[in-house]
Amino acid sequence: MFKIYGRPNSLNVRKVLWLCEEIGQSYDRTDWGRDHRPTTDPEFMKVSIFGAVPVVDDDGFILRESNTILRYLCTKLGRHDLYPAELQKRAIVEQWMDYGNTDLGSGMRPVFQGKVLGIKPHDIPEVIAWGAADWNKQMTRLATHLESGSPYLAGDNFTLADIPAGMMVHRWMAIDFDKPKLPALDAYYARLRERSGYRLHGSNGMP
Ligand SMILES: N[C@@H](CCC(=O)N[C@@H](CS)C(=O)NCC(=O)O)C(=O)O
Repeated sequence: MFKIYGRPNSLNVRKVLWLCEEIGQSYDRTDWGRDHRPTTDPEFMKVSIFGAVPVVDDDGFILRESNTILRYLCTKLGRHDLYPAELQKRAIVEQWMDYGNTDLGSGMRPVFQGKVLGIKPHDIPEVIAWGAADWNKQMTRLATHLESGSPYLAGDNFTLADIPAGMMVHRWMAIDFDKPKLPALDAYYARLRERSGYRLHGSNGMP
């Protein structure tokens, strides 16, 4: 049994749920994290002391870090279409996955956690303004990359490269704040929205 620990409105849990839909991986998910049972609960601490979701349990093999879980599942199932075996193709996919989890999301935190959720200390107006500017700058760079002609981040086909960034793009689209017009990003978002996994767990009405 493949178990997923984590609330379904967490961006990082949603990445794993989206991939499970893409690859037909069945799972049993339990709610943990903000507004649910806390990750400090002794039951959760037995699987992870790191206080973050998602965590997965694959027949007793415990794993955390959303991007690592995506790579684990694709490698286990031999899904080289999503996570290439060839070194340089794989590195390009990993480059976008790392970017999606780091630079593309640094500005997101104050905008989402500060402006939308009102969580301290992200709610300081100067910090929110910095976050909005940085997030817009990164999304503009992503759009410039997409303007070069590739329909997906790593080329002609959908890969793991698109999952972390795709979640950030959805959140950016879903939150109302001052944003530049980026037609290439709109087209990419529409392309991702053709996928049932993205509509179910990514672009699904939750920011
Ligand atoms: N680098 C980790 C980050 C995990 C993370 O920050 N998870 C957030 C939710 S998106 C969390 O657990 N927040 C605390 C909570 O929900 O209680 C990953 O990619 O899995």
